[in-house]
Amino acid sequence: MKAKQHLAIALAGNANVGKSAIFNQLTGLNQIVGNWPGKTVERAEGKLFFHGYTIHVIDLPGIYSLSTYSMEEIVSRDYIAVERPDVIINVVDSSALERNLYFTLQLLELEAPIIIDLNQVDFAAKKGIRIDTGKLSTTLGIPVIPTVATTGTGVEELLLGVICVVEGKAQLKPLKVKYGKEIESRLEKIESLVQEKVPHLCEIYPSRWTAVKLLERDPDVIGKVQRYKEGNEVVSLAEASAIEIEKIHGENSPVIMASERYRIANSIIKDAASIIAPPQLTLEEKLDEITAHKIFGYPILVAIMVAMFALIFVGGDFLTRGLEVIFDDILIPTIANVLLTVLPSTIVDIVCGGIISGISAGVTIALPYIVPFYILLAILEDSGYLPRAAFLMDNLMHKIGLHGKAFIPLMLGYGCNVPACIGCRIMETERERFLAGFVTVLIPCAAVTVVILGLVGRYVGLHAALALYVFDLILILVLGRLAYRALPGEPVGLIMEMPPYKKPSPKNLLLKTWSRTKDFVYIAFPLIIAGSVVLESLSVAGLMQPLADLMNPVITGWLGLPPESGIPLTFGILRKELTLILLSELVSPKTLPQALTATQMIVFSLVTMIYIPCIATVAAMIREYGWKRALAVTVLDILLALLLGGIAFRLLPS
Ligand SMILES: Nc1nc2c(ncn2[C@@H]2O[C@H](COP(=O)(O)OP(=O)(O)OP(=O)(O)O)[C@@H](O)[C@H]2O)c(=O)[nH]1
Ligand SMILES: [Mg+2]
Repeated sequence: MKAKQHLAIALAGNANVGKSAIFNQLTGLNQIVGNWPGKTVERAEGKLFFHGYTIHVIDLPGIYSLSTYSMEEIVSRDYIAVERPDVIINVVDSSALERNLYFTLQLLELEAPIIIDLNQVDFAAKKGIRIDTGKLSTTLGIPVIPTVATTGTGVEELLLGVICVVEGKAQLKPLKVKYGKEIESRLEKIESLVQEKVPHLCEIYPSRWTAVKLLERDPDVIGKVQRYKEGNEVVSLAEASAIEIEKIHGENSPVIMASERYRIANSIIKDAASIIAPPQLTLEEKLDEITAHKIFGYPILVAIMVAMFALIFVGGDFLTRGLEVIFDDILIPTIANVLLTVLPSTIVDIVCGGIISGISAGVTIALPYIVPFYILLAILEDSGYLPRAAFLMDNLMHKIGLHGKAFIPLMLGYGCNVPACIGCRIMETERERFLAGFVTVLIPCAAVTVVILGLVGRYVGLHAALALYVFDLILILVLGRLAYRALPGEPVGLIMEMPPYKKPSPKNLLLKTWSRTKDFVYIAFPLIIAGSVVLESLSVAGLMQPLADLMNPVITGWLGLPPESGIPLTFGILRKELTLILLSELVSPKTLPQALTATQMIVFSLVTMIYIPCIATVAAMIREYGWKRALAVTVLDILLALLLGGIAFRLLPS
């Protein structure tokens, strides 16, 4: 059937309720889904066709309320009010209805056309929560459709619901949120002043909503109103009214408004939901108790981290050895022999030494460590362990002026610094976001792990590799502390919900690992091959020596590394695993342990770990923090790497 019409629908709701899981079901795309709040930081868009409609779906970042606590909240709120999607699907976690309805009430105040996706009904049922969908729908005056995003149950009904709303077939009588009398009388006055003094703003935001936000002293809305000439008058009236209701209630006005909304949410739930089974401590809850325990939690955290790296090391080492036999001993010589029969030997050198050994190095050195790493990281993400780790790390993070939540981007940084750097948007203030980004780019990503485990772990020992990771953490604490001194300010309190533990879905694990590996292959392999071809051509052209001589004072004189290391380290700016891959190509036919001493391997890895985050991370930093800050961080990291590398060379036994 030909598409009749275009529709825009947006998925909005609290963090970690399953918006992206629904989005993936609707669009067949592969947005990151995981069990910790704050994964989606930028809106994602997708498309589907349904009943003759072309439906554009937007996955919004999760929010706790529509008050301005962080960037993603303003993004979502402005999107809803300004761009006005045809329908907003408010995804709700049915196992935490109260907190979720609080958000729903705010959406209703924005007077947006909404339908409720009562998601995670399977999980709620497990907790013994039963929700009367019909009653909930009647009370709220909007359609309510139960779904299970992980399996796709109810998704079709959800779309039918959307169409009903669009075609005007659904009977909508959205609930009007009513506050106490003393508040309502004042709201009325503020609202009419809003209509009178800032009529243009009323074209974008409902006047009652603006009045409510002004009474709550929402800084963003105050700013918006004050942009108009007569806006100050409105703000003054709202402020005077806020002071009056504060006198009556003896609380701050935002607190008063929030507790009013909770009162309403509560009374709705009392009507529509019931707990049928007495709560018992499930396995997941027991697990929660010990892993977030204030004493036992820490050894468990350390054990998990060490076990994770040991496992990646053992698995990676095993795979590397196997693949090396296949590629280096069988495949490459065979291909070279075949090519030599048809091509001149210089070209065969470039093809075999460049392209084929580039691919072989990528496959044998990088993939064996990266794939197990991505799988384990996905398990940590999907089980719900990350926020527990963040909770445990709260104290330590405060020492560097951040709160525990920053630990989540830090952990993700071990996978790749780019999403981790963007993920720092979950921090509440601009200052914290930058601080978190600054320390996040110092985390050794999967590519650096390839170098650390594939070089130091493999030839010096796992203890030395782990020591590098520990050293990195200490460095982060020290630098974080220094940066905190330079950028003073107190971290705001930790506002993060603790999602329940969930059994990771194998399908999601595989999808996520596959999509990350795919990204890696698509981005890294062309670079690895190009790098290898350039190296091989340089050496065929006899340019290798002059270049090495140029870098000699720093590489050999200061860092004590073999002269061949300079060029791989330069290429590492593109991708960090290139350093090891190109080095191993350059020193052949010698093997790495013949070419480098243990100390040289450690210095080489240390420099790779700290110096300039790769080019993709620099680009992410420029986008997030502007080029000045990105440049400052980059220069600082390079100097630091050289400084520490030189010191390590002098301190370690040669
Ligand atoms: N049991 C169950 N789990 C679900 C369901 N929907 C989502 N989940 C899980 O809930 C977690 C959060 O899902 P996401 O789709 O990432 O949530 P989100 O709302 O996009 O989260 P943010 O982007 O962080 O705001 C994941 O671990 C999902 O596997 C559901 O219907 N049932
Ligand atoms: Mg999401």
